[in-house]
Amino acid sequence: LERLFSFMIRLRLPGGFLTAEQWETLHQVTDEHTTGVIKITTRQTVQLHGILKSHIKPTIAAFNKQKLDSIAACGDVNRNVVAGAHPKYSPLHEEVFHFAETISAYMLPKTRAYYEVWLDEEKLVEVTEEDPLYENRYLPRKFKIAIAIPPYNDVDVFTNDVGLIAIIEKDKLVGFNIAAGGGLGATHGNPDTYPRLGNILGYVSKEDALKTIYEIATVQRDNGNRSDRKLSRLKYTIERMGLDVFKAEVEKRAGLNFAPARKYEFTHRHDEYGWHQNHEGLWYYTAFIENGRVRDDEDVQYKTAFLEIAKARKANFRFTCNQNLIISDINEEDKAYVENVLQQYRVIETTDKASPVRRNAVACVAFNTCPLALAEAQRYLPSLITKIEDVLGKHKLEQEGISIRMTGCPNGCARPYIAEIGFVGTNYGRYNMHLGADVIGTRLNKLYKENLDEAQILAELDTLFSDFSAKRKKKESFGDFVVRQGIV
Ligand code: SRM
Ligand code: SF4
Repeated sequence: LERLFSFMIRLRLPGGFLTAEQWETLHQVTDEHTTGVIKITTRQTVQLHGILKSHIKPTIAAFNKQKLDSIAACGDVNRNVVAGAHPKYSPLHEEVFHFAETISAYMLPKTRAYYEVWLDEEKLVEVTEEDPLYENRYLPRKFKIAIAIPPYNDVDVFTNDVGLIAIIEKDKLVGFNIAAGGGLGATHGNPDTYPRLGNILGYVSKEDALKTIYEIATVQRDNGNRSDRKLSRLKYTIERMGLDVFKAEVEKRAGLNFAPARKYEFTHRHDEYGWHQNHEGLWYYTAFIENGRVRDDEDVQYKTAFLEIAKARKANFRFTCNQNLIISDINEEDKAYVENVLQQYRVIETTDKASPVRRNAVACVAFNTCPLALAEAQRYLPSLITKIEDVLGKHKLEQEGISIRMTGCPNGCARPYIAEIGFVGTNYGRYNMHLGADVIGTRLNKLYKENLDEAQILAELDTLFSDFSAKRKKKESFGDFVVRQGIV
């Protein structure tokens, strides 16, 4: 008799895009083989939990039929490449999105093992697969790439190993400012580990971007720490080598010199809910989905609504790095139909009635599936937000969309270290409280108080919000306020 193993699968979905047909498959697979919840992740893709061992092959086969895979969604390889989600960001959104796909394909491991193990592809006995990037040893650790389309930084570009900032001049995508060395994971009690934002190395043309990213990965492959996994991300390699030495090595391998970074500006990074149109007149509806959990309950029937729209082939689907969903690429004549479905299943009502602070909140999975969790996150944050809404209301701050992010441990999966208020689990019911990131994702927050329980959190916020309400400058964000006041 074997144990009843169950697994989680994460899709590789560069740029977070699914067609209607793919959504239908995702829905069916979720119903047939998993817990039933489609979980949108902070890297613009989905995870499905609770897949029993005997259901893995059918799951992977069903996805494969729709040209979807789970390759390199985990492991010491390049992970899901994320890109600014909303097509209204720029007429060049499509080009940037395709570049995310190109990077993802280029940096895939060359091994056919996935197809051999899960899809019954004939085993290639005794064949050594050449892999110029991963060679015979992969990277020392996971490797993450994001592309931001200014002025939006919905991807939190600086938290990635490699962050690309699209430079658009005279309505053309000319190239990218490239940042390297971002990463958020830390370990409680280990001061050698810390969250870090990437440094901008400079600008490269779009023709040179792919080889530059590739060579950043090879420098990490050859210089990253392979004896201590806690210190093996690119951020530590850069600290150890020194930024100048690291940059010179990338330039040498890529056969180019970084030009000075070009001008860009970020203005915000939160999702823009509701209806928006892109430059071609197509319509987009961004739905608020608390912590990315797509399911049906008595309040809102997300799954039913999205399946109906997918079956009618009236839209595509795009995930955001804030764990929300954009019902996408809707023709003018289909908008009323989509709106009707979204209304019928209360998606619009749920989106409209969520307070600004709730709309901007993000939590990681944590209990009960994450083996690394020390405290709750997605199962707890919604109720804490309700209490925080009361405190905000008390100080007439209910319209403030202060960013609050929570994780069940210091690994940083909901990027809490770059939230205006970050909660990082330390023990069951206890959190470190971090304060003071900016609203555009360019400044980390700092540890404010340790190991707080809910009553202590609410008491701290009561005092902080009272001060903020009384002493803030006009339009000053909470994160900027606590820094200006020297609170952190
Ligand atoms: Fe993460 C590990 C969930 C985004 C940093 N993350 C895990 C695991 C796989 C736990 C494990 O290793 O056993 C979690 C699965 C929980 C579960 O039950 O499903 C997990 N991470 C998630 C997701 C689902 C959180 C969410 O609720 O959305 C995100 C999936 C992203 C994806 O689709 O690929 C997720 N993880 C992140 C991010 C945010 C990002 O990438 O923008 C980070 C911080 C950025 C970074 O990488 O520095 C992040 N996850 C980690 C780390 C710490 C890495 C480090 O450098 O120390 C771990 C632990 C590890 O790798 O050893 C981890
Ligand atoms: Fe698990 Fe920690 Fe990531 Fe949350 S932050 S999903 S608890 S590893």
